[in-house]
Amino acid sequence: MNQPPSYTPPKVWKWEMESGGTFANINRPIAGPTSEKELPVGKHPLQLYSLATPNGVKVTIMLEELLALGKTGAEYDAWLIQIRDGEQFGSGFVDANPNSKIPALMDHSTTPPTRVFESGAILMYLADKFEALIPTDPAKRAECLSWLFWQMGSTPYLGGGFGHFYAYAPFKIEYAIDRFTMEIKRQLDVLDRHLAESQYMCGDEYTIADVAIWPWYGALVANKVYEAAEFLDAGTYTHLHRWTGEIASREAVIRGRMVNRVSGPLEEQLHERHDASDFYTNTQDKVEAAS
Ligand SMILES: N[C@@H](CCC(=O)N[C@@H](CS)C(=O)NCC(=O)O)C(=O)O
Repeated sequence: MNQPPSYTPPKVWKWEMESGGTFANINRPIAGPTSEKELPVGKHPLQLYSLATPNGVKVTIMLEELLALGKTGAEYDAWLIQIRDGEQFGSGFVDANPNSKIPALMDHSTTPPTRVFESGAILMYLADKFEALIPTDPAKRAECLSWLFWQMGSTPYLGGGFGHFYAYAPFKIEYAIDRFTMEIKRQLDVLDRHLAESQYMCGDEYTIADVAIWPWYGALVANKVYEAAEFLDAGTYTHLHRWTGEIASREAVIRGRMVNRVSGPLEEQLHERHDASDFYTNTQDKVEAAS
């Protein structure tokens, strides 16, 4: 095994320099706001502050699914938070999420407005509020929530572990890549075996468990994050591929993926969403053609 540069940790760690790698400029060992900045508030009760990363996309897919089901109360304003520019450290955002990470939701239909952070909590909040995409039968609800929390607990090994060391770290460390590849392939096998027996994560019902898991694991096997599909031999997880393709073709998923997106084809980027018509009039190809 190749050896990383040798390093002996000091007695007490000090924040002396950026740790290196992609996103190093926004990493810091302290919480709290670094600037005064209020969040904008639009016309709908639900105000989302986000970016189209896999965690952000979970919530925009959920909102678009609710609207597709005719839940008109789920109309929302989606505001862009540019995490690479440190907008998650503004005072208004920190009030909405003291953890300074997208996505964050404010529900102004309550007095005072209800804040919800952590994508899993947001999915549960919306599912309960609109009585949709979560089973009512207690046993099925338990299964659905088990997979939802599986995603929340497992994915840090995918993003912060595998993705960081495979794609973002300033140099490749064989030990770290091996350790997290082992775990991620195990997780892919967990999903593949489950989806061999089941159409969706919770039987034949599409639920918030699918909405939570697809943006990460579907993207991984479709080679849309970390460019690691070949390295992980992702084609071998055939049941996971079947499920990934089925979900990718849902209208609400196609729309949800576009909201707060700032990369990729311009016609798939809707930086802010304030109305359903924005998908036809305000995608970035049209915005740039008009300017
Ligand atoms: N467990 C959180 C994770 C959220 C998260 O990691 N968000 C990332 C983008 S995917 C973020 O905002 N990063 C900014 C930062 O770390 O400063 C959730 O599911 O909501």
